[in-house]
Amino acid sequence: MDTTATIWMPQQASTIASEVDALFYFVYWISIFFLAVITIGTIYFAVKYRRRGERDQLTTGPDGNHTLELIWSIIPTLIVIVMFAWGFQTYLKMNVIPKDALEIKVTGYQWAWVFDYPEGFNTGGELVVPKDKPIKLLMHSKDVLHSFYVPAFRVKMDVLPNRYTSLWFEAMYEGEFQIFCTEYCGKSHSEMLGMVKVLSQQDYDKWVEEQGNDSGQPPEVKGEKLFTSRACNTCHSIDGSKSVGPTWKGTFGSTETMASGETIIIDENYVRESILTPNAKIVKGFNPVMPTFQGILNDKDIEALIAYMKTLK
Ligand code: HEC
Ligand SMILES: [Cu+2]
Repeated sequence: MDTTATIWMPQQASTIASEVDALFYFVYWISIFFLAVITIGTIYFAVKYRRRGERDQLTTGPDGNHTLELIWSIIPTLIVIVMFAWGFQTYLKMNVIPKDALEIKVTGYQWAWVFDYPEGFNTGGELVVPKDKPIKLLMHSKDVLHSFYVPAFRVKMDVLPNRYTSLWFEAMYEGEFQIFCTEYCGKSHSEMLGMVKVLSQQDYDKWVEEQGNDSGQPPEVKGEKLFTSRACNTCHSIDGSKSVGPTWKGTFGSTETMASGETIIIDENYVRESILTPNAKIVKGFNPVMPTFQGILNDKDIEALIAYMKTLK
């Protein structure tokens, strides 16, 4: 099977992709066909029956033609019925989630994707899945509307606050496939990217085992990774510049004024509180737009982020 990308479509990398494409091309070529017939017909008749001179007489047109009327009613109706029946069948396949699917929770927020695995750990921006296994994504948003899209898999679904949506796919090849957010969601919407990494079942099992054991990685190194994988960097700079949120450069240990007028010293407790209940204290001059990372970052992660923050003098 040819699975390379075409000028119209990316590589077909999931079990549903070829079906989605077949349906798409069916609708596409029928539309092209009728567009051509109508355009060419219009031009042909416009030229053929153009007014040539003063003495041209209007002829009386036909009153009706039952055969023609039947043809142009019945043929399009049949085509539309085929489109519906075919589309409905594919729709069902895409929406009825296989019972043996591996369920992974997806959290979208400004501006990142986090993936929660049944084993109790999570990853940021990287969805690792085994090949040839149905994967169910149970998705929700912490803030605004997002939309989860993997072009190579031909799956896309809105991600909403306060409500779960889901989709499923089965990857056919090992490799990396781009994830996009396709619902405009603010300043860094275009950076709300991710990758699906498809591994063999064996490599996947090994990968799962490796998660959660930090194997002696220094906390500030882990913190630096979390800072980008959990997209803190989309709102916080490390070079002193102001972004959506305050910079992290030289922040730890400094004194800061809150919107309430109170001044505080930035210590471990304040950073922890800022991560878990960001709206408890709002920094003066900023909007309360930081999502809570409760349920996404555990104690170890928060300690690592604090360690990293301390290195940014
Ligand atoms: C959508 C943008 C956004 C993201 C993403 C974000 N923050 Fe924030 N953050 C803010 C804003 C805005 C403030 C200031 C307002 C407030 O205090 O809530 C802030 C404040 C903070 C503060 C207090 C800083 C200070 O100078 O007082 C800390 C600590 C912090 N964020 C940590 C994090 C961490 C850790 C992450 C990633 C896990 C993160 N933030 C992700 C927007 C964001
Ligand atoms: Cu988004």
